[in-house]
Amino acid sequence: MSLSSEALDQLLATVARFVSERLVPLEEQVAETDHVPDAVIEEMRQLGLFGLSIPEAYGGLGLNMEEEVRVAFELGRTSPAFRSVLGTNNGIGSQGIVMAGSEAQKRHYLPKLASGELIGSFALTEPEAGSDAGSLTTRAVLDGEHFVLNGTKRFITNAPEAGVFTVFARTSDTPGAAGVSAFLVDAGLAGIVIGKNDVKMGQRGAHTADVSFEDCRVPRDALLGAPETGFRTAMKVLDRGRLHISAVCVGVAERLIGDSLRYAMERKQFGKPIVDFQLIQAMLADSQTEAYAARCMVLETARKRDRGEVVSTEAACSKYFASEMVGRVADRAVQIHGGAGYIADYGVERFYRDVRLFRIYEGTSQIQQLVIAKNLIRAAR
Ligand code: COS
Repeated sequence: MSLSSEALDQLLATVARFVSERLVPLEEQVAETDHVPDAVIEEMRQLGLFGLSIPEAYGGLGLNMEEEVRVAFELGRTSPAFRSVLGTNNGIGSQGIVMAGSEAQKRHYLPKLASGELIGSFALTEPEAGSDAGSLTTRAVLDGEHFVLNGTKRFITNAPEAGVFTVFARTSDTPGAAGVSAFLVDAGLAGIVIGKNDVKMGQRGAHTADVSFEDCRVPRDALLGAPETGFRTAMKVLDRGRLHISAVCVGVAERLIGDSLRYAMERKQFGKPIVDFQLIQAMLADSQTEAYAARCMVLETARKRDRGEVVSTEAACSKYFASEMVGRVADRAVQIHGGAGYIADYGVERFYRDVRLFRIYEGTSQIQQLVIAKNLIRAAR
């Protein structure tokens, strides 16, 4: 489903106002306390932000991909920690259910994920299986009407808050990706241990932790999709997630360009605002050009996906370019701010640390390069 252009404009304006009036003023507090206030989360729920990508039939807003990335551009214009609170419910924590869930699973989980009553989390990565996700060793062994799960997952976003995990586990001795199945595991089950929150470089307020399964008995009907199709589900979910993350990178870049421009117009050196110096202008122009290129890539990929095309390559191109781009834009933002960019008061140094994650999670830049090249070569053969 897609919204009328008036409804979309209204949604974008509402999100933009929420970001600038409610979230931006709280950025420093959230970074200091490592906590997004409950009242803000409640407002996000009221705005429907947990269910952007969940079909209307299950209580979400049912946005198409183009609409979703346009909302993500707006959400990107503040600390990424805020987006992370609702990111998994719109992406990796719900889309496996949307794509591969049974009707009963959809009815059970999606309305609660859409309302934000339940937080969804995606448990793929393991201590010894990061980029090589197909080598994961968590096992699920059928025992009567239950699967028994054993293994440890690492760096799991929103694990401390999660109500349901999409867990990828090996159900056969077939090596590699082919032996992996997906499960919907309720966080309250016995045998699940959530580690302490990871201490991270940035994005304070967004939480990750280890999740261990110790003889955790999961009902047989928690299997998501057909047995041993879990890896493919994970890849499809990540194709989509990578595009959403690319859109967030664009939003952050645009925010940083705005902040840099404003600072350069106020800051005077050699008797005039530094924005009048061409070396500053060059940095602004490079950042604007790259952010615009990423915006175009994201929108074009989203539109292709909405037309039903497979966009694995384009999503990887977008994630690769946009996440590297925002790193360069943040670096230039620090440079334009000079000494002020290196101290905490202006927030630019915080963004510089926050954006570093974009080149790593949901597939590193190097994994995006491999996906792009692999698809090119496959098409050529
Ligand atoms: N959509 C649908 N199916 C896909 C797919 C996609 N985008 N990508 C791969 N598959 C399928 C393949 O077609 C293959 O199935 P068949 O054997 O039936 O053909 C299967 O999945 C295995 O694919 P492949 O052989 O490419 O798997 P590899 O083990 O070589 O791994 C990479 C591929 C490296 C791309 C994958 O492991 C990956 O994305 N790693 C990064 C993981 C990641 O992003 N982690 C972040 C954690 S979540 S925040």
